[in-house]
Amino acid sequence: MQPNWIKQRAYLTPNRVALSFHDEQWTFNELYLQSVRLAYKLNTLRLTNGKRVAILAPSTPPLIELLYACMQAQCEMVLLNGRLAKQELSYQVDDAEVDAILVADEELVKLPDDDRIIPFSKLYKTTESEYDIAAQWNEDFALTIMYTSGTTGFPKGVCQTVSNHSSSAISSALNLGISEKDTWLCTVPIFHISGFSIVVRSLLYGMKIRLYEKFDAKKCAQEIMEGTVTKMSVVSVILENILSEMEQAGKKAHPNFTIALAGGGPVPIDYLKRSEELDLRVAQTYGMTETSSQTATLANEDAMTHIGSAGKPLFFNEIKIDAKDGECIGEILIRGPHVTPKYIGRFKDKPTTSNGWLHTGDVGYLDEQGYLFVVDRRSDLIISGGENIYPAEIENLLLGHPNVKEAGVCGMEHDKWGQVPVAFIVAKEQMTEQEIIGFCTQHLANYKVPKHVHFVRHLPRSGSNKLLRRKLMQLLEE
Ligand code: S0N
Ligand code: AMP
Ligand code: MG
Ligand code: MG
Ligand code: MG
Repeated sequence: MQPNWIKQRAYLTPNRVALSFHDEQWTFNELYLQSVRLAYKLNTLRLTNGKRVAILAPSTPPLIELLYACMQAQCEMVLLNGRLAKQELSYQVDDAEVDAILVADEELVKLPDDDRIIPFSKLYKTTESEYDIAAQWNEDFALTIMYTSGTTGFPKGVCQTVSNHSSSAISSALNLGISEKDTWLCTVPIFHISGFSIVVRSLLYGMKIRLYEKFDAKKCAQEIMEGTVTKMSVVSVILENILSEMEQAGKKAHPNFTIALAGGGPVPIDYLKRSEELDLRVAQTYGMTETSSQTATLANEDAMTHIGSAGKPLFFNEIKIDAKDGECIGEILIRGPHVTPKYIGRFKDKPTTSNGWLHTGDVGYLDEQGYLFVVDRRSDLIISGGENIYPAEIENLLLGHPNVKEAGVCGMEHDKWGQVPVAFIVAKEQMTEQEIIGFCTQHLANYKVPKHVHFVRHLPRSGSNKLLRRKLMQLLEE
């Protein structure tokens, strides 16, 4: 068992600032009291003790309060990605068989009609029914569920338990260090583990979150240069935008600022060198939804000597490379208390580990000193600005178009987003790129819509007729 984090934190350091947003701030006690009231409202709606709720809301203080409330009420929270299209969101709430969908009023338009929807305004108007809020939490309780796409094209709901999250936060602190002066800038989405893990660290460390609803490079750079924040989580494109702002301002990072945790994909070495010039310390990390964030992180003192590495596994975690005899590069396997114990929905019977090890599908190696280098991503995964795109998901959709005979999707290097998806189509009858893009825009998140569509006569296939995605780009040379 673990103490109820919200209650425990409000008991230990009630008057510390928990959250800052624009020019307002909230202490842990204020958030605690507000979340108790919301938990009583959830109780009136019979949303307590293991009920499953989906949440769709922007990164603003009402979301933080609701996350606290759902945790106190012991609801399993399915965090929905607000960039997804209606049918993608429907898939997730149906697959997760949620009991309710709690939606910020301004985001209602993003969802199709569903009897389970409860707008925040309705939740706030609900009467409060007092009840005994659990003082202790079961370590195996699935605090959050996040969907991550898969090779089959069907996203998998990943359970992240109380102990997954707490062991991740503790490992992170052992690696990055904590100070009571810490303020973690959160501009990554809270529906991803990159963002939610900041909420967990805040509760466990008693640390302030500086929250942004939307990424604003100028303001983030300013906070770093003025030392009003000490840590932040970034993906490459966010880091690059901040570096450009700082270069333009001609100012270095304030000494208060200790680390930018950079993950969700590879970070170009050039960005790391530019960061060094600006005294902006960056810790490259390798993490994923299935591991409730970081598995390995490069300690800052190794940043320049092991440039390009994602570091060593954190204290409680292990990494093993599954390589063929005589080779050192192979699939990255992970073991540790942060690894998800189960999927839900259509993948509920699929084990997450084999002999205790999570098979990531990513390819890498450990050098002689045990530093991890990730050299290739799991099966054709495209990462655009930190958002994952599986080619199969787009191909499945394209194959549903009456005029598409065959479809293949792969990633193309892109200056801003790192990579973007490109589609190759064998059409039944002549059609235009715009028709395909329009069709995709209707059914997919914008970042998944192919940036280019190429009509071709055939797709590269293996002897067993399997699509060879890595050869798609070569069609352009023919
Ligand atoms: C980069 C971000 C901030 C860009 O969003 P922005 O600037 O707010 O865009 P919008 O104004 O909403 O839209 C403008 C146009 O841009 C398109 N667009 C937006 N995002 C993307 C994108 N990613 N790819 C392609 N296009 C995009 C919009 O569609 C719009 O286009 P039009 O005008 O045509 O409609 C934003 O994308 C962002 O926040 N990205 C980061 C996401 C993220 O956090 N990913 C990490 C996921 N992985 C994990 O969580 C596991 C790893 C992990 O835990 C971790 C990761 C990082 C750091 C630390 C950790 C850790 O271990 O703790
Ligand atoms: P997600 O599904 O959003 O949790 O994405 C996790 C995936 O991002 C991993 O399986 C990797 O493919 C990729 N990734 C995360 N960190 C790194 C890194 N440091 N270098 C390369 N790829 C990474
Ligand atoms: Mg969008
Ligand atoms: Mg993802
Ligand atoms: Mg769309």
